[in-house]
Amino acid sequence: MRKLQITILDLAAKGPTRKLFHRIMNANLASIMPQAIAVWCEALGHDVRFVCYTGAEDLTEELRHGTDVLFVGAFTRAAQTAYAISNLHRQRGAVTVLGGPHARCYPQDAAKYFDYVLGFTDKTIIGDLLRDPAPQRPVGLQLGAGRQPAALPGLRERWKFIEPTLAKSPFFKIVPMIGSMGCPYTCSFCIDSVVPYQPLPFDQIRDDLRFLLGKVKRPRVGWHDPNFGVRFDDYMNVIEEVVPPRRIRFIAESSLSLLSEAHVKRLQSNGFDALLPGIESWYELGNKSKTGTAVGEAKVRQVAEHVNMVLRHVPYVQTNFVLGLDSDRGAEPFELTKKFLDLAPGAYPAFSLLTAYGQAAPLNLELQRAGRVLPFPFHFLDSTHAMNVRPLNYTWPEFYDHAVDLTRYALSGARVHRRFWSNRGIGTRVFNAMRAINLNRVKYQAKIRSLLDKDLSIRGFMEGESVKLPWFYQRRVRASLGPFWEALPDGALMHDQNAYLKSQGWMPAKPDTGGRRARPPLILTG
Ligand code: B12
Ligand code: SF4
Repeated sequence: MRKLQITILDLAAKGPTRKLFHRIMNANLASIMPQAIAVWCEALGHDVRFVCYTGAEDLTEELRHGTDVLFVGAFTRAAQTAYAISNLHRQRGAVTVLGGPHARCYPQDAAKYFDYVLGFTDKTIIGDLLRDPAPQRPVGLQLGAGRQPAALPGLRERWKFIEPTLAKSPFFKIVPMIGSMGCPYTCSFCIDSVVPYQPLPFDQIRDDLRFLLGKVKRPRVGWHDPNFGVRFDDYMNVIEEVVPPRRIRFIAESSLSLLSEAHVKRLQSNGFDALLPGIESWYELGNKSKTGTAVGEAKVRQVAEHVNMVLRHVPYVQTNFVLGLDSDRGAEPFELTKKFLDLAPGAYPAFSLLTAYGQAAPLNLELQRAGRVLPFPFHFLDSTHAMNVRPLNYTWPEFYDHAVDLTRYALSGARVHRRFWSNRGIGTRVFNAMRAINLNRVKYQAKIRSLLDKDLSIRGFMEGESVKLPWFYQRRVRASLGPFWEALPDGALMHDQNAYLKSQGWMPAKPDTGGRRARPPLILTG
């Protein structure tokens, strides 16, 4: 096999940024797979350049290095950046490969701009691809292993790529580890609802932890398992066997159903100081939060009690909610969330706007068939900057009124203050306060709410009546992409939001606004 010059880019940011919070945090958003692919490429005898893009680097610099094959790992929010980078590298003769959440969710679209688009990826797929990396144009080739890999390179092998990445984060450094893939639960909106749960070898975790203890004085590990702790005792046994008390701190995403008090106490004594349970909804997914058939206010009280119990043992808890689910109607779900914030003031609430990420989840087929998915540019699809599903039970102004009101409540001075004094430890207090103040989410949502009244083009786009991108959004993508804007290939700003449905041989219904739309009074253009 010819020795190839390979560049691997992990896009942890979607464009240049100077925001303080991003400077501190973006390197901690690095993915494991680009590091794993770097290890595999080297093992196959190739030269590798590895760059985690945090928004501070000059990526045009990379173009100076000769690259035969470029791998890009991207979330959908960084898709347009990825397309522009692929375009620039292809012009210089490289073959380009996309992997990660965007490739899994929008393979048809990505194939227009990359030579190869990878779904589930293992060493065999990478080896096959590199044996004959022929350009595939105009439409790239979609490849994928039939299932998630049975094992990934551990920390020992990935360290040479992790170390320079973490060096970009001034003082808060999270080492990425993984112990399982898939999930036994079936939340209809989730990419892992159809991926079987699969633990990775426990010997590997043992080795990772031993290696890390020898490398860093008091490391902080972030588990990338979609749902940490499904094989709870096995994990805890390994940690207790290898890690001396208080030597490693851990962060994990775990469903409340796995967080019984006995489990939480064991997590605490094993160094877990941050947990991110998903609550999602007051009306659905009771199995996930262990609330059974309790819904509405009964579920709020039960979950608040549960979260407060967790907070008695673990200092940092982030509770995740999805806004705009079909089971929500009227003011009640939002008011219930406010009630929850009052009852569990120490938890940091993270709100996601319901987003149908292409072919991520089975629910998306139904939403596309109903004509409810909107073609917001990928750049806005990060679960916070746009909701690409028309809500079932709200007009857009109603929805945004509630969302703004709730977000304002959650991030208000009074809440930040209460959270500050409810939290334990200066680290948690400062982090939560900084996060609330820095993100400025209320201002952005309030802007969208006001534009719904003032700008017909935005209203028409969000009602599904027009697919012409309003200037407001176009200007924002342009500003945010910075130098990559000019390199964006023709047509890459927009996408077919129903590509998944069409790939199954179906067509969407015409958008039905159900007479819920009231005409906005004023027209603004530009
Ligand atoms: C852990 C996790 C995180 C962690 C770690 C993120 C990271 N960099 O990996 C944290 C908390 C930091 C995070 C942050 C975010 N996340 Co997140 N996260 C997850 C979660 C729970 C697990 C993903 C995971 O690591 N799985 C294990 C890996 C090994 O498997 P995999 O992802 O399936 O990857 C396979 C293939 O895709 C491929 N592959 C993966 N990467 C690459 C790269 C290359 C080059 C190649 C060739 C192949 C390849 O190989 C893997 C093995 O088969 C998923 C939800 C879920 N249940 O899966 C959401 C998920 C990936 N996150 C999501 C989102 C929206 C976000 C945020 C934007 C949230 C926000 N508003 O801030 C940020 C973006 C971070 C970023 N880097 O840009 C979405 C992504 C949707 C999309 N299409 O973009 C998901 C799917 C959740 C959802 N809402 O449905 N997240
Ligand atoms: S519990 Fe979490 S990872 Fe599992 S299917 Fe539900 S949302 Fe996805």
